Amino acid sequence: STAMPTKEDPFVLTTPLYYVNAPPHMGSAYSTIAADAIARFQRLTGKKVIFITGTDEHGEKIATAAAAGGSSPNDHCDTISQSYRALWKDLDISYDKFIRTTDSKHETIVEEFYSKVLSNGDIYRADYEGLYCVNCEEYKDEKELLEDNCCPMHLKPCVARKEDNYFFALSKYQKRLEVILEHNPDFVQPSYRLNEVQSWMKSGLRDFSISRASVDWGIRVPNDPKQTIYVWFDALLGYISALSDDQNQPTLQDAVSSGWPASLHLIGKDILRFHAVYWPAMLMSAGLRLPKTVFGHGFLTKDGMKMGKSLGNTLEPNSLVHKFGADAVRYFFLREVEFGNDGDYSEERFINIVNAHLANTIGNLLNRTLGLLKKNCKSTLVVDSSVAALEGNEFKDNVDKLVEKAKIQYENLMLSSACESVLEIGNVGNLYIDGQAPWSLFKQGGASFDLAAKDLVIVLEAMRIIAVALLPVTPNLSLRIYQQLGYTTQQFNAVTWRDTKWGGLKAGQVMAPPNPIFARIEVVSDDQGG
Ligand code: ME8
Repeated sequence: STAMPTKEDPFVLTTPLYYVNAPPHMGSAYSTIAADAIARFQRLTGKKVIFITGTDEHGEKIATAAAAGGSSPNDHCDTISQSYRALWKDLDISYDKFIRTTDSKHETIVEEFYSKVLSNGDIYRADYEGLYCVNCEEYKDEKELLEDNCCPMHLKPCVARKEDNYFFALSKYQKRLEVILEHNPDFVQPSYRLNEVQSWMKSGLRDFSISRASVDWGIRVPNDPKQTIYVWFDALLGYISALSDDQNQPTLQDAVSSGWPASLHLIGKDILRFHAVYWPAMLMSAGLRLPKTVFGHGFLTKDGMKMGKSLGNTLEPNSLVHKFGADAVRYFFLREVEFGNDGDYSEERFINIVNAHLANTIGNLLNRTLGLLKKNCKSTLVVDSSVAALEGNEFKDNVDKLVEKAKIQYENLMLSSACESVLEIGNVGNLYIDGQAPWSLFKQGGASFDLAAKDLVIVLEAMRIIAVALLPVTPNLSLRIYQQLGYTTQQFNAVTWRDTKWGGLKAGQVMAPPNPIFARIEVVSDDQGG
């Protein structure tokens, strides 16, 4: 028998498809930045990546927001969806697909999916009466509500609703889901989120309503145009419809064969139940494969409350990017918040971290090294970096170990730790140069001069490795480092993770004159205005 040639599966990762009830805020940006760092890392390691993001545009909450702004749902969605794309551009988000749930290919695929689940016997009609949170777009259990039936997330009262709806037979999948969670402990990450999911499951899964008679702004239920499909039953399918090739007649099968299943759904913990319970059951019902991993990260908080569009306690990402630049924003949130946990923002902390790490540890090290090289070696490397570190250089060994550590951390979505490992290269680099004191060796001349020149090559090579290893998080900073080291943008764009190996810089290579790669953020005291 002949072995079939195997085509490597692409690495398909997704952000949530954000509601267009309001423009993006720092919480939406946070998930997208994290996804981008993971996408860039996977690409560096040679994977074909399909990075999906987009907007969730149907449902009552969106229709209400459009009406409140005095525009039609369509115009409203166009405007807000565009504001997401504009922010992703400013934040250097390298997404491959942007799906809008109002795209016609998406609507076609949702209808096909609905019909398939219907013909598999998992949809039935019934009356439902319960307490509804419009912001969650979800019926709530009275037990989980606060005083006056307030939703614990949105702090707004839920409203009593009674509807004649179509239901999805979620309860049928209870056993199969339990088995899946038990046998695939990596399916829901971090592990403490898996525990949350398993404990919900214990109280028994209940069928949920997947249509709305009261909502007009949505995809019509096939064969019953008086009802629209529940926004979650619609939106989750965006992860599949995004894969469909716009050129063709969109079909579920085509979309699925273009990369499904997803390798990683990156989401916030608020929507874990939809991704770890509803979605797998929906996929099983339609006979489709399950995503490999659902990772539920924590919340950015303000005064301990989840930052969000509904509470209006948000941090404005556009102004942060304007003020501090994309790299600083990306670096701060990924470094500061242990991925999975909640994290709080303060401007003071932001400025301290970014100045200490990017301007001082990395920027200054490069600057002072290039300064010495210019003064003493006409900005030209005297020896290959591989030769410079030949006879068991302890610093070089340290760099190799830290890079290996960062790689494993990126692979395991430990983004803050990965940043920490890379920054540690900068710290040991600074210690190395302080210890070697090349400025005085240069003055001594002779063999000492050669030793100093060699030390500069070693530090610059470490700098180059930092640029590659931090590229997933700070792509612009990395480019600027490469340019300072005498590379073209084209050479930088061809970088892969293999370039974290020692030996890139060569004798004779001419460095640019020192020019700060990251401007320190100066704090303007509030008192000065009076
Ligand atoms: O839930 N901290 O859209 P959404 C961290 N349309 N992340 C936050 C955050 C915060 N304070 N606030 C929001 C929806 N997020 C649905 C998704 S998917 C098929 C449909 C991030 O605009 C986090 O990822 O409310 C959260 O899960 C998501 O934005 C919610 O975005």
